[in-house]
Amino acid sequence: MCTTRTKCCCNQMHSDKQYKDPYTLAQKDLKNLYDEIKQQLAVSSDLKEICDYYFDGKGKAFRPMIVVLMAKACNLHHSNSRELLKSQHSVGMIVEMIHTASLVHDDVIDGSDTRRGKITVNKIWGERKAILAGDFVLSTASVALARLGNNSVVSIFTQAIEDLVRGEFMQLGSKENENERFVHYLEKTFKKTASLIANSCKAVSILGNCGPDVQEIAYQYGRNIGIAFQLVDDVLDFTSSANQLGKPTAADLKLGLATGPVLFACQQFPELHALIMRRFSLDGDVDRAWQYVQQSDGVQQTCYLAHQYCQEAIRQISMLHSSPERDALIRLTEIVLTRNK
Ligand code: GRG
Repeated sequence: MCTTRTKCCCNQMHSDKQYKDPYTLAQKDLKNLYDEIKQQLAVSSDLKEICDYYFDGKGKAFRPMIVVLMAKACNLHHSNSRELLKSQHSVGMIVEMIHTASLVHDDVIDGSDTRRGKITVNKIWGERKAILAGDFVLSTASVALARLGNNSVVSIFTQAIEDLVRGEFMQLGSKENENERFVHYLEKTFKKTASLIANSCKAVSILGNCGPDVQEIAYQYGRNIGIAFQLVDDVLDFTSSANQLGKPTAADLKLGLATGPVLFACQQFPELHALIMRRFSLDGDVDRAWQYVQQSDGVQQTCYLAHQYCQEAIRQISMLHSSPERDALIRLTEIVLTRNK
């Protein structure tokens, strides 16, 4: 049991005494995850080396961990069993493969040099090979998905992949009107990050034979914690060091992206509007925007919003019968709010 008290990014104190640590609880089911993924990527030659590159245990495995905990919480709720089904375990691998493929492609789009403190695939092997490696990891995930033989689960993941692409595409556009801009930002946040988490939670509930009510709870938990996760990610871009993040700070501003902290800061400093519209493209724009954010309460407001989404995630998951896994999913919301990488 964890007994620490932690301060979250919205400055509230939480006690985690009664909840199990999610990573410890899921550890047994995740310990071979990366080796199993590497086994699935059955190909020889240098394509194999590129595909294996990120399955080195340096990622947080946040998505597989949620999948394992949600699967067990659903199984206990539905059939009083805590056993993880083989198909549910496969969903953990599938979600990490889809996530990793999207990171490889994302780094090509952004021209990024570092990821998880390592040099990116695109910088080592070049963009063409990076795109093909991402495609290969995605196709391997698709084969594993088809092998599950469940049409609903296949269409759920198809939706999640569509959302990933649409979310990334939305990021390339901007909105003139402030309200529209915020709606656009939250929709992009859902599609780019939360949809994959929400849909994998739903997938394991379906594989556990849960009915529509539990499927909806699983989905809503994943949707809400997923949005909170991305909001905190956007905050960390302003508050963490490059060392902690494994990538440069203010990376979003440098890419022309106005995330939560900037959008909130713009309400206090309307001067930011012009900078947002030109995507911080003039000399000094990135520094000026950074200063406005520091002087505003944009970071605190984004954290508060993340906190609200976590509260809704807790409300949803609390509708399941009590189990160590359910309680670990509750505890996970605190970890999301207090993480620094
Ligand atoms: C190839 C499926 C596919 C999609 C292409 C490029 C693209 C469309 C989508 C990119 C979406 C993207 C990069 C979302 C980022 C989500 C996010 C918060 C990533 C960081 O997740 P962490 O912190 O990373 O869990 P680690 O490194 O721990 O795995």
